[in-house]
Amino acid sequence: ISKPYRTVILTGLLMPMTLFILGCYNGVMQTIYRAGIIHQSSVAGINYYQGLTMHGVINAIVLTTFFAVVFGHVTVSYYLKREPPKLTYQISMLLMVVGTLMDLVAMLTGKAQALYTFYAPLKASPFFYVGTALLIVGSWIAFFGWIKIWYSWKKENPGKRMPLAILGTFVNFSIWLVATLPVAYETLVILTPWSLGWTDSINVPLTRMLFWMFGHPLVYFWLLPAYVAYYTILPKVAGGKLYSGNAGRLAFLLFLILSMPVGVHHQFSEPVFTPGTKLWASLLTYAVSIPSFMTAFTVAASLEYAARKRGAKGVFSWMWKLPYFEVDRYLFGYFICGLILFIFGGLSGIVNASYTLNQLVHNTDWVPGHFHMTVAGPVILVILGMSLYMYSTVSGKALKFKTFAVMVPYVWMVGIAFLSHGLMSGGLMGEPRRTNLGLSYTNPDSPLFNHHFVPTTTTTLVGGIIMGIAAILYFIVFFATAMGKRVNEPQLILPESEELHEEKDIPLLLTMKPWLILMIVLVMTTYVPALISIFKYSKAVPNKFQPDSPQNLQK
Ligand code: HAS
Repeated sequence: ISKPYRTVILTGLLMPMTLFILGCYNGVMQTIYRAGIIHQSSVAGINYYQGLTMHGVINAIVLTTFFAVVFGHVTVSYYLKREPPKLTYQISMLLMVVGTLMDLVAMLTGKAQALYTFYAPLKASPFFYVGTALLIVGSWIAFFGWIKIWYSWKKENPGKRMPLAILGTFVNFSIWLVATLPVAYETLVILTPWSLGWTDSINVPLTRMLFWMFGHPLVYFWLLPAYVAYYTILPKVAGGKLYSGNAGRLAFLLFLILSMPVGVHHQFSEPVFTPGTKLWASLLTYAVSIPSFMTAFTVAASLEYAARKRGAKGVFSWMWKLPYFEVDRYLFGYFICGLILFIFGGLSGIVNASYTLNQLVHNTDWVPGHFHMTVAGPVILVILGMSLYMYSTVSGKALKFKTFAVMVPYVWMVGIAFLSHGLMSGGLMGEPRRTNLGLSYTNPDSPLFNHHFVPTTTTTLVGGIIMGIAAILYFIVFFATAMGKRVNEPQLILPESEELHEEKDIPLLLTMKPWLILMIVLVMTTYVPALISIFKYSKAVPNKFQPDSPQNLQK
């Protein structure tokens, strides 16, 4: 591995992991405010919405995007046995670092309290919008470098099929490229001029639709690197083989066509869209669960095979024969805890997808309950595990505090179980999300005090504290490893799972082209009617919003 490439990979791990400290701090603070421990609007100079924005932007946008790029570099270079062009990976990392620093300055100075969903009428500084755009463009450039080396590999290896890990990575970045176009338009053409005061009106439903056109595929952009790891790394780490490579290929290609056209399911309460558009989004959302159900089966079958190779017998008792606490296979704990959480995260997603049930849970704490078992479940746990693995192998440094490294995912999983249980049971009683409950519903001095929310927010607080402990243990391992001395030759390696069966080549699973066309067709079926509704029923409203209130003063 060349020195510049190594520097880029290590920077791409170190920088977001350092910011993740701030992201986690603000997460724990959320649970403290909301449990009514603090009856203030700010602590240590950071107010509630500033902290919530930092929590979401750092954990869900910055960390995930850096990881997708760095894991992509390692995966693509490992399987294709070459490095991307130097200019692409260096410019990509530079733009991502500069963009993130711009976001950070805007958030720390309180000029970006627009939350990680940043659609109007909440307004942030133009610095924030441009910074986010740079982060995104930087990640595109990394992808362009991989495409280049893919074509040179293909030329040298005619007739060989695309490795599964490369297919997963390319599907993910194709989704990302298409999904980021609407948000680029939203931030650069609509929000930035509005924020600079160059335009005096804004179409709020349009910015919301453009955000969610990006916002749902975004969650699969977070998830697919974890799926690449589940299909191509986990079976090997568990001591077995991948049950079916073709099932993995089909699952990735189904994500390619179904991730994009479902964003409207975040807007079931949006008055502008017709019932037909909402029904269609609901049906497509059920469809996008299918590749995850397939993954559950394929990964479970691979784990069962691994356990039987380790001597397991019995219909269910094989589950106990897996390497849960083996120090040399510490990655296993990160992967399995993510999978266990995702069973509940996925099922709660299917509740959300139903138009009628969504009326009960939308904008309540049920929703963060769901997404902490998805993005803070498999996604973050794979990021944490693989960041340790990639940092130590690429830098040549030995992993420190290995017992802590093994404990972290289990402590984190218990923390999420409490956190999400508290959030979801509160959500079912109407506990609102994105609200400083400590100033109102959980403040006994407030006329709004609601004693039903005390046990649920306290359970959430317990979860937040346990997750905070897991995060501290993790930071000890990560930074002690990073500060250690080099003891091995730096290497670009990954555990590589073999496939269990010699499967026949299925031509449709070996090319992305027809799937890309189908993706565009499906996007049109949702978004042409959605756009027609937007332009028919909503109009731009005068810019009469104060930065601290979503109320339109014009009305
Ligand atoms: Fe979601 C809202 C529907 C998946 C993230 N989602 C959100 C938000 C986020 C998010 C962040 O339909 C909030 C956005 C905001 O701030 O407003 N979601 C779904 C559906 C799925 C889904 C149907 N979501 C995800 C994933 C996320 C994520 C993945 C992040 C990574 N979601 C919704 C809807 C809303 C929503 C509505 C809007 C709610 C509202 O009203 O605002 C599906 O993709 C889920 C399918 C998953 C499964 C689970 C498969 C299980 C597996 C584990 C197997 C376990 C094994 C272990 C093998 C069917 C793969 C075996 C164990 C042994 C011991 C051996």
